[in-house]
Amino acid sequence: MKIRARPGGFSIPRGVLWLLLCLLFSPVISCASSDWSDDVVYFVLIDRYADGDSANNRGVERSNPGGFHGGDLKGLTQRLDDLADLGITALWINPVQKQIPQSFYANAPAKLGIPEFRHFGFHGYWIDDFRAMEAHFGSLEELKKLVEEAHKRNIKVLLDVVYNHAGYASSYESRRTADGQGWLRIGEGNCEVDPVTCRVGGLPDFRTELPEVRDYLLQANIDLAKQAGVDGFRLDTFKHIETDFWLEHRRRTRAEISKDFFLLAEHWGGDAKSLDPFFAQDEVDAGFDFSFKGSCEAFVNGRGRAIAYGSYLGSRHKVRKGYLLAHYLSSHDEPMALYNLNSNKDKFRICAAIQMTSLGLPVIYYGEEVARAGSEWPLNRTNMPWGERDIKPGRGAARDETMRDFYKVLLHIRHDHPALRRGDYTLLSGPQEPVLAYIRHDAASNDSVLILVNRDDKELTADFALPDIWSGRTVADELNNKPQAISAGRITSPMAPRSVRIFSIVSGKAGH
Ligand SMILES: [Ca+2]
Ligand SMILES: [Ca+2]
Repeated sequence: MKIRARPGGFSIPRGVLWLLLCLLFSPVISCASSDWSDDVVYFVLIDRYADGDSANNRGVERSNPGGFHGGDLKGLTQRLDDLADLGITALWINPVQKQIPQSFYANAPAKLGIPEFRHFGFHGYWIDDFRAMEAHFGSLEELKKLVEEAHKRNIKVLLDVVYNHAGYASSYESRRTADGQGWLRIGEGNCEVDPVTCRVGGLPDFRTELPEVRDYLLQANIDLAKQAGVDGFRLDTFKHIETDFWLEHRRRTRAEISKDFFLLAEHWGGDAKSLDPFFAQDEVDAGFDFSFKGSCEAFVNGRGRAIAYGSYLGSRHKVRKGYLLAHYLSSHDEPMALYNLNSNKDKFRICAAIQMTSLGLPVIYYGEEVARAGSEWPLNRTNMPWGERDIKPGRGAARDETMRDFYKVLLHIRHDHPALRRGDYTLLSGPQEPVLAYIRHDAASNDSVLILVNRDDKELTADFALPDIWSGRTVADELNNKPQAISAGRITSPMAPRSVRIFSIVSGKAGH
């Protein structure tokens, strides 16, 4: 993802050479680009997606919101054509190593109205053995198969890895010593005072500063990455490990896996500003932008001025050159966006359209694209809905195919327009405040896209002055296919209530 100089005297552009190699050897090598700025990521909790092998369903409890539901790597591999069809170019999967076998009683927020339940490590973050695969998810061979099949479809695979902690009461407790000099810290710590030495969620904290611990964890994940052939890591609980660890991690993943091995940090609360120190030291390639979800939910709910929200979108462009912000609407740690928007699909579509027309690495949380019913933890981790299709565990659960069609169009537009992926950002100012209008422009390809958003529940006409490049041009209406003339340096466009319009320049001067 860093911009690299082309080797001197090399007459064939690297991209062309790679394409030729790719066409010749596509079953053997990954054709995916190492630059992630063009990608759209799809995040899957393996257990909740698709059950491809009932033989690994030991102890499955589909009625338990905290139990294993039977999804596995084999089932996910069988669904890759769906993801390629949607326009997904990278898959993020939860950690795959062996989980603690036991469960713990847990209580959901009272408003969800679900009884106390037993919580197992179905999500992959409670590791019992970093050197073994979790049997419910499948074998190492099945992980390799997933990666191979994904690469054939030009889909990269991002593996979630944990370095900060073990699962509760894991096999690593034998490495704890009473004097606190073993592998695990003693005492609770305080995350407000020292995030590095505290117990996140009460989980046992590894003493990652010890060379023995550091080497064990690094070697285990590096070996797994090399064996499986994954393209990068999503780094869990990033802020809870010291900088020295991450600098060594960067050096070793580049040296031992690949110089292009991609690293995405989960630095809780991160945004363009707070992630910059980590980009400045090149610890990672990207970090999650925790500000995006809540900002969009507030905007479509009518909070604040549209122009203030537009300024916020512009501020996301302050990210250091060569590094990426990953932006999402929902995650396994936060309430689903559609739930937060009181199931208002028009508002949700607006946020999806802004997500796909914004700078960064968009992340779709599995099932969002079919309006998966989900709410707050633990019900933000419900099964992927498959409707009438005979796929467990979400067989029979309702899915909205029109929402998927909308996402598919949005992803197609994003893939079609370099301006949306890497272009600069201009906020347009106009007299009708409920409307947000911005232009993304990529100078290298001379590609320009205009986005108009009416968050109001009334129909209105957007009327904005446009930059000179748009004057007298023929434009495409990307979402609606309705012709639209741009003349005299303005756009005057009818807008349905709570709607988005996306225009792009398709040709030279009109009439030429
Ligand atoms: Ca299974
Ligand atoms: Ca720690």
